Amino acid sequence: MSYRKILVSVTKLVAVSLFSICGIGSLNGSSEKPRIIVTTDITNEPDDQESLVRLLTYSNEYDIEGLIGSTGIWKLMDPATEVIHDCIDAYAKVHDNLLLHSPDYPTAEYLRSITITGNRGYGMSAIGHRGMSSEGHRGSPGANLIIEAVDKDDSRPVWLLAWGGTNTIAQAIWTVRRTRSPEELEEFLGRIRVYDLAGQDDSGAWMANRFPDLFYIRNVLIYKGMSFKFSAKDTWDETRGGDESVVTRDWVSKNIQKKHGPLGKVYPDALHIWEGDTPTYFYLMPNGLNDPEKPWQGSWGGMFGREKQKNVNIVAQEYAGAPCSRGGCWVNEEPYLDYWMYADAEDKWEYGEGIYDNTWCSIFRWRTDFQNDFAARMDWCVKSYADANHNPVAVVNGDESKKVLYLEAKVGEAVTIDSSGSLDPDGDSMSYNWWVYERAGTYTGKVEVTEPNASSVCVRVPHDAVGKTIHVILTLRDSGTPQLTSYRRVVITGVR
Ligand SMILES: [Ca+2]
Ligand SMILES: [Ca+2]
Repeated sequence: MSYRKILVSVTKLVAVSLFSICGIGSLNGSSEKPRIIVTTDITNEPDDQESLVRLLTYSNEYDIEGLIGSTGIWKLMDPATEVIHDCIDAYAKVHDNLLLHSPDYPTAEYLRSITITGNRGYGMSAIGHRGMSSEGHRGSPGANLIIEAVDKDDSRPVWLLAWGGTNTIAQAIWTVRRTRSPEELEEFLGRIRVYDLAGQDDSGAWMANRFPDLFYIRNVLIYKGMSFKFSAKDTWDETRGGDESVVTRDWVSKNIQKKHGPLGKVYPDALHIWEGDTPTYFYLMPNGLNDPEKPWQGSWGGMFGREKQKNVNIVAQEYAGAPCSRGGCWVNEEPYLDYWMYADAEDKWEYGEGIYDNTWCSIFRWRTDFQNDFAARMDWCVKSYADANHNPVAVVNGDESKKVLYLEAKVGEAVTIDSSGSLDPDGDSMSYNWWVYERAGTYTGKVEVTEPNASSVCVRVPHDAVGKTIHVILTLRDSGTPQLTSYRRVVITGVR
């Protein structure tokens, strides 16, 4: 078959998939945005506040349905919801300018309306009737908000992103289990997805143990790839790599904190790490890189295993038996063993002279891109459209959405993938880089990509790739300042 014929058949496949998507809802507007609710132990250390500032600059990309103050092993008692409000106050001052760059930024009034406090007190010990309102078995306004969001008539799942402990999420499930039928509970669980940062109380283990079908990702240690540690004593050397020039104090001061308006001013300096909680929403970033329903694909939010893993909690293991005081805390998950969650996977990345083969590189391999992206968003807080940069739009085989494209192709033949319709809203020139993300696919051999820097490429599907997947990524970069990126992923399955 000629390349042209294959291109036609590939285009047909894409058209079929688009058609079926159009059948269930509009591709435009907010309906395709990820729905997220954040629970945060903000003020336990500065990094939650950093993650929140960045999230606010991306609030046009998500339907943020809750910002919930929570506890956690490093913030045992009272959620600091008022600090979320402080950040929204700063956002309010730059909101008009952000609207110059996207009409989708929510109002500060809306964000205040979904900012609320979760369960007070640590982990499972604070779940149940405590703090119950007159409405019934409800442990906190935050848990209430989660239940109401999940109950909305909306076919999209609700992503629950835990930046501290998870007990407000567990409370919502606990309440639903107490007040609804088993069938209704199952439906409720099917509508939620949890991405938990490091397992910062015992309630994640309870959820995963009691409800093994729950979609649950735990970022056990990958988050350390966001930046290396800053305290003088311990630099987490084993987690270092990639471009460290964009996570220095100078870089953050120049690109985020200073001369970028009121929101930049509330971005605090790191104590241990910059933005350890940010991978939770990076995982859902609509930048064309991944399908969040498939944790093993790899994205700004890290790479996770294809199968759930057993009893994954470094906080539980490292500090076993330690009281919560200096030197660390013990998250005692023993009552809820065994449990299984999607968890860290090893990625592989060549950079400069080095080859990294570890879990942390699944985040730091993207660091230049995501830091540049944040710097541009901070420019949006203060600059006009003409003076700021905006991401290129990667169009693949005529498809302008950011969805992963899934194709079947005969082994031994070549597939043409065409992104010549891509554009940059600022009129910048663009560079194309096509590459095979080996760890994301199940085919383990080498795959040939002809002219990887052209707008259109041929991927030859090897003879032994029957039933295997090959993940082809387009990294599309503009020539603006800071340099911005968009991606597309085409997953090719080999067939006879
Ligand atoms: Ca946190
Ligand atoms: Ca641009």
